Amino acid sequence: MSKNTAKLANPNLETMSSDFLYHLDINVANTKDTSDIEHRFGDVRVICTGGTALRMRVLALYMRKVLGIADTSDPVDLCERGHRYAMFKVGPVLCVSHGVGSSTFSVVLHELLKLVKYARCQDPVFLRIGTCGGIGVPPGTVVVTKDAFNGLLRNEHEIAILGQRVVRPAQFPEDVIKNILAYGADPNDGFQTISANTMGTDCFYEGQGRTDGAICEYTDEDKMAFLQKCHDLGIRNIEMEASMFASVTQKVGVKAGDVCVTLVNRLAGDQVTITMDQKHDFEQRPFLVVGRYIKKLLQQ
Ligand code: R2B
Ligand code: URA
Repeated sequence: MSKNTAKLANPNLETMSSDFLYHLDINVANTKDTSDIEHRFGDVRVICTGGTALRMRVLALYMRKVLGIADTSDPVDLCERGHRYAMFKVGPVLCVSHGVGSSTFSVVLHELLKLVKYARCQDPVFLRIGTCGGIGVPPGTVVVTKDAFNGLLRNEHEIAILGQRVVRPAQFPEDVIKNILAYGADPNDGFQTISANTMGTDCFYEGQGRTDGAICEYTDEDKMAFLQKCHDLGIRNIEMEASMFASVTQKVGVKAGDVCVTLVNRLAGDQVTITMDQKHDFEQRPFLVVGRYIKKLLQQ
């Protein structure tokens, strides 16, 4: 089967002679000869992203084990000088932090998409490995996103561009979802991995219908009616990146998947009350699922 490099959706990139990926602190000095970038990143097949630098470092160490890479050195943060995001490279896998929410994630996502284009990476797959709130599923459930809804309960991503409201579709590719479930989930894991719709909001508190933020102008009944509406739409988890992530990757035709573990069942409460030990245990679960999926993907 023929392999593809990312095309992107910006004709200006063809006429720029250089491109500084500012937040990554990676300079593409000559866009007509990117052999240096290809040399550094051309083998990358999977770009894993997640909220924190620490979690991405732990994921990098875990991916060494999964891929059988015998390296005991401290993982090197390739973006350290950018002071914004952290990036670790483990063979053909990048592990990159994206911060909280679509606004911080979209900055690094644009630059990562340009990086894989300049590096001519073949069939790159972008994954988000995160945490979320659950709706009617036990805490610790791993959810692989199907359709991404925004905070208006629409299966789309809305963004202001040049003073206009621009709305784009927000679906993840079916084959990625299917393969994550087929190769990543194991019935003996001791937790459930499901595929379902996800709501990505721009606010952790009011945007997710919490009543424990600094502002709340609705009742508990309003909140429960909203969460029930989410449930009726097949939404089983709420986080803060899915609709942007789905829409940007869908727009440029790059494969992507969102794999998150629920920390709380929002039908039972708003506060995340699990212990830090439990949280660390839960955070390993998407690693397990994604690790198996990546191993299989790299064998193909
Ligand atoms: C899940 O957890 C973070 C907020 O606590 C956010 O990045 C998200 O989507
Ligand atoms: N992340 C979220 O965005 N919401 C939650 O409820 C938990 C984690």
